[in-house]
Amino acid sequence: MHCTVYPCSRFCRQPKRSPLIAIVIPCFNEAHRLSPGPFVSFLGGSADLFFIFVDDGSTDQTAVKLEQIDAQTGAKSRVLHLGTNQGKAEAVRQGILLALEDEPDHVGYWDGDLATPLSEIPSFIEYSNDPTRKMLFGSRIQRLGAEIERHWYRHYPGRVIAFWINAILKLPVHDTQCGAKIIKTDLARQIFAEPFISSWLFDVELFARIIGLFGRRQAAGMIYEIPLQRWADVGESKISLAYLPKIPVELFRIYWKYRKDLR
Ligand SMILES: Nc1nc2c(ncn2[C@@H]2O[C@H](COP(=O)(O)OP(=O)(O)O)[C@@H](O)[C@H]2O)c(=O)[nH]1
Ligand SMILES: [Mg+2]
Repeated sequence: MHCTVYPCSRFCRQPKRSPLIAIVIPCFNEAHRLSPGPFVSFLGGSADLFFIFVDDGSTDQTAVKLEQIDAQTGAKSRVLHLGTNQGKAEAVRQGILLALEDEPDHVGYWDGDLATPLSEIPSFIEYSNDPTRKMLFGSRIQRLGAEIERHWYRHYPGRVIAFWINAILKLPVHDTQCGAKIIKTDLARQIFAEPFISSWLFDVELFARIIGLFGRRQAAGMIYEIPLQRWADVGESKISLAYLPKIPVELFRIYWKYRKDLR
């Protein structure tokens, strides 16, 4: 007999169901994009998943929307309210640290606009069954047979940025920036322990930290890029085009901070 509710009590004697995956959904002023429907129906059909919604000091109706979702998903979700806006990186980190307290098998984060639909999660779970894969992440590779709908004015700058990220990490990674990642708990404990220096490119820092911990060769063997079947831009991004010129500076700051690990 397994517990079907997560998190179960610390003193519960029933063996845990496995794999348990706790996914953080960072939300900042998302009232217009958040809707309970997909979360409620997805969690209803999945006993192994738990969502932690992080309301990052939103000033719109996000908190209300999240409480509605929470009320409809019962014990399979919770909401973490941060008093002030801390940026995506810190909101994700706080959510992951909370998730780790209950010792799931995997933790992860997923953009709340569901640009990566929740229907992609089962393939992540399937890939995560291989214990050598410690970090799995979605990759928006446009190809025949997949539906990857990305505005051209985001796609092309994204490819240039990806080129520079490759050059810094010296790993053949296609898409570090997709907001859908699932990480084995033991690794997550190490790479989320310290705050990030970049609130948008913190994903690059995750890769840099893994390289620093294990070396590039071993890192390459434990990180797994999953070509998504579906992905679509949902509404406007919170990263305005005005942020683009700042990206090289941000990347340089990351390179400089992790330069010893990335040599
Ligand atoms: N916690 C937090 N999340 C944010 C912030 N800005 C954006 N997000 C979340 O990050 C995710 C991706 O944001 P989005 O605007 O869609 O940017 P995209 O990466 O260009 O698609 C969404 O779930 C947002 O709610 C922020 O300041 N704090
Ligand atoms: Mg988005």
